Amino acid sequence: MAIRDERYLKTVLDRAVSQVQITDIHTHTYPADFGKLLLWGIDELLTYHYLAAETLRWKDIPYDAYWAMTKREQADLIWQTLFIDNTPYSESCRGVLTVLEKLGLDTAKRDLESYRRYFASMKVEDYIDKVFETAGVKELVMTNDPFDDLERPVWENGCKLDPRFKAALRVDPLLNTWSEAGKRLREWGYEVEADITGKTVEEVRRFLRDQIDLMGALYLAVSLPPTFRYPEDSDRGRLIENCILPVCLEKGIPFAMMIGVKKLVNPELRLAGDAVGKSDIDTVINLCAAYPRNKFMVTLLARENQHELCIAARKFRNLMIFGCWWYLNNPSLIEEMTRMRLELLGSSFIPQHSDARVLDQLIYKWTHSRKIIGEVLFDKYSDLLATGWLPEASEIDRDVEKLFSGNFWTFLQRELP
Ligand code: RAT
Ligand code: ZN
Repeated sequence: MAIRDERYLKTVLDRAVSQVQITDIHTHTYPADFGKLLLWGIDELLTYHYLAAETLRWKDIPYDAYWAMTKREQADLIWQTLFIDNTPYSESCRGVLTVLEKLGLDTAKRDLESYRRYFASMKVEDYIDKVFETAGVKELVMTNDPFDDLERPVWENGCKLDPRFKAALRVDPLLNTWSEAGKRLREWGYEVEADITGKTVEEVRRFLRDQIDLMGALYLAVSLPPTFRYPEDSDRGRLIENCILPVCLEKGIPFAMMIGVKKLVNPELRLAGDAVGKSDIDTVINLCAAYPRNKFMVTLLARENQHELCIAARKFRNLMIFGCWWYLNNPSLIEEMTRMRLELLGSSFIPQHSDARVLDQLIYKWTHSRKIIGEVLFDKYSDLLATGWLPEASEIDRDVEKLFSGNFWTFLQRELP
């Protein structure tokens, strides 16, 4: 049915955005079979590294003293510091409250012990179902690191995956610390040498193929520093050119590059110690141009890079831009980026991923993002109404489905000439 006024537009759009079933294309959460790697519950929510960084700005305690605490003690400290002694405005604090509220818990009580009792009463399998349902997520993509000693045995023992959890092969150690990664590969029976030539190229390719097949990986992924350049006379450059891209092409899967992280500017903060730097857009352009048959998924961490990334995506159909990554996953920046992307690319991009590390975060990250993306879409359809164009309700459903799920699958399945 044609939409003729803003009131009806709002009804149709609100329904479409609140009901769409999401494919979350980048997370750090796992099914129950992965044991300790699956994080969930209030203490995990509170000790999320985003909140640890915020707490340690207030508390003049040695970093080591914080890391020496038990999880529960850390959660108590974070709750007291960020929620009681201060007001929890920050996006990560607000997120904890959204999760509690969506689960039906009373945030007005500020009763941490009662929240703990709630989670203690849940069976993990039931809780996973509840989170997927509450978040409106139908499937998600994990981050699967074969160099992780907790994770590798799960795959080697032949786990049968919950079909809602899809795999992505993460290759940071291979590309960012080749000399150590090479040693591990040798231990696992791949005959690699320090120099990336001949036999080594073949063996790294074999390793990648084995891992992709073992996991059923949908794509290969890496996070890279702002200084990442292509072309580059380095081990990383040679590995990308001779191993990563040929294997991605052969397997028909994208290479996802997440660029702009300055690792451990404050090592004492551990996982919370990374910062952001501006990346080089020519590097993305050079790769897309040199390898037109390869598919690239790209997200950049610096706000300053977002406009030029949109322009690069206008030039290359083998480039899919995705998400508002990490420090960009805040309402004001999601709004700005989504607006700009719709204006430059129509709906041919993936507006968001959750990056959830704690399963429960799927609830807040998607509640918050759905709202903002819906508001931006409302403005865009309103602008069309003002021209006399009448969008159909079914077209709105179609567009929303593409943004929150379909574009990812279409990009994956696409054959490039
Ligand atoms: O957002 C995060 O939790 C970061 O710590 C990183 O994991 C980042 O998202 C990444 O995938 O490297
Ligand atoms: Zn991530």
